[in-house]
This record gives sequence, C-alpha cells and structure tokens, in this order.
Amino acid sequence: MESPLNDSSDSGDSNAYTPPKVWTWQKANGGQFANINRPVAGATFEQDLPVGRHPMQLYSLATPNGVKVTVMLEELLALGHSGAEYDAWLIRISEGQQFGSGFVAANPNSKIPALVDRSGPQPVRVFESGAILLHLAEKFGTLLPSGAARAEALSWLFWQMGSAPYLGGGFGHFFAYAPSKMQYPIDRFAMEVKRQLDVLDQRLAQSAYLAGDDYSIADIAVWPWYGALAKGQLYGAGEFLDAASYTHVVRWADQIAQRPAAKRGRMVNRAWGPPETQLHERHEASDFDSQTEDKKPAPAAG
Ligand SMILES: N[C@@H](CCC(=O)N[C@@H](CS)C(=O)NCC(=O)O)C(=O)O
Repeated sequence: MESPLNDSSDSGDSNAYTPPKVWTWQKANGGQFANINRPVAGATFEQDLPVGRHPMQLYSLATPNGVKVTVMLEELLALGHSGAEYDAWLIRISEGQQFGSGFVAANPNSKIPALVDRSGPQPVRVFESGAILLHLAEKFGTLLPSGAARAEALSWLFWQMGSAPYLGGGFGHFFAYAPSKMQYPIDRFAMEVKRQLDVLDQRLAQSAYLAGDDYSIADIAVWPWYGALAKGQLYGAGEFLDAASYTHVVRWADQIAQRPAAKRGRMVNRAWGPPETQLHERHEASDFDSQTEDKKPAPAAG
C-alpha cells in the first residue's frame, strides 16, 4: 500500500500536483525568467566575447551577484591597485547572452558574473562571485584579513554563497516573479529569509563589519543582497519582511552605501533605473562622469 503521506490527490488543495514518473520540460511554464530557464547546459549560439585593454575583463550585469565584483574592483582601484583596472562588458541575461559560446567558455554555468584575468601569460577564467572575490583579494593582498579574522571573513563569504539562493531563488522568486502567489512557498522562504536577517543582525550587533573591525570581502559579498533587502530595495519586500526592524543590518548597509567605491560599483553594468545611475559598460574611471545613460546623445529621429 502506498503511504497516504505522499498522496495529494484527495487533499482538497487546488494547487495539488502529482508528479509524473519522469519530469519533462514544459517550455511555457509561465513566470518571469521562464524564457531563459532551461534544463540543459552549454552554448546555444556562437559568439566571441569582446576584450578590452585592461588586465581584468568582466562580463556581468548589475544584479546583486554582479555588483559584488564591481564594488570589489572599484575598492581595489581606490586603494591604488592599478592592476585591478578593468573593462566591464554588459551581459543581458534576459536576452540569453549568457548562452553564447564565448561566455560559456568563461563560465560553463552560464551565469553572470564571469571574470577573465588577463594579467598573466595565459588568461585565467574565474566564475562564481565568491571565487572571484577571493581570487582578487588574494591577488592584491587586501580586503581579506589574516589569522582568526580570515576564518571569520571566509565563513561569512561562504555563508552568503549558501544563503542567498534561499533569498533570490526561493523568496524572491515566489514573492515577486512566480505567475501566481502561493502561500506555502512564500511562508517557507519568508521564514528562512527573516532567520537569515536575524543571523546577520545579531552578528552586526557585535562588530562593525562581518569579519570584525575591518571591512572585507565578506561585507562586499553580503551587502548587495542583504543590505538592499534591509533597505527595502529588493523585491518590494521591505514592509512584508519588516526589514527596517533589523537595525544593525540597516546601520551596516547605510555605512557601506556611503563608500565611494560602493556607489560606483552599483552603477556598472546597470541597465535599468534612473538613466544617471546606469553605466552600461565601464572602460575608464572617467566613464562614471561621461558615459552614464543620461549623458548619451538621444538617438536621431526617423
Ligand atoms: N552562485 C552564482 C550565482 C550567479 C547567478 O545566479 N547569476 C544570475 C544573475 S544574478 C544569472 O546570471 N542568471 C542567468 C541564468 O540563470 O540564466 C554566483 O554567485 O556567481
């Protein structure tokens, strides 16, 4: 006899679903991003990536995962590390540009951000935002403390990598992007995200930054996700999650938002929002003053 615990057929729940024996891909399953999700990996068309003149070539978009890397590069430049000069190329994931052959060669996982470090004799590809932050911190010997604080910084860095999918792929997806609002997944992921905010709040009640007294790659990784969430800037969910009540997270988020490198980093590869906040590509430091969307000439009529 089959276990009644797994049988949803007579549960009276109108959302009940009995999975078939073998899952198949229903292309038109609705929801935002349904057009870019697919169950297979690899390139779907041939397209080389552009290469600029700087040592670091970044292929990205200003989502929270992308912003981590542009903030890091701007922090390194602000510290005087000219080897961190970079070209940032825009990858429009909603148009499927992450499935081009050049991008897939840089990141077989087809997700932004992807970095190609061209400072040595052979280009080195680095994908996964946490790996990129670590690569840059080790290369330039900064923003990653030593000793016990290093263990703390790496712990929070990897905490972010493991936790954010519950925030983005879990809570954000069902709260903001799914074709209909379903209480079960929203309850499940709201509870987890509030728990995560409390984890951060309790840590930031003890120390200025996540790894201790000093700003590090742990803060750079966590801020674009949880800083934005605490400030009500993610998924329109500030009130729903009572985000303002996590006062230590809000204090820390405000502090980082004041950093000139954070202000610049969040503009790079941004393709939405007020035109003066959008710098689609970044090739020179002066681009922040001259190349934002508000400064571009309007297209000729006709
Ligand atoms: N764990 C990855 C996540 C990267 C990620 O999820 N990137 C998203 C944008 S935030 C993406 O490129 N999505 C495109 C797709 O899934 O096709 C990282 O931290 O680098």
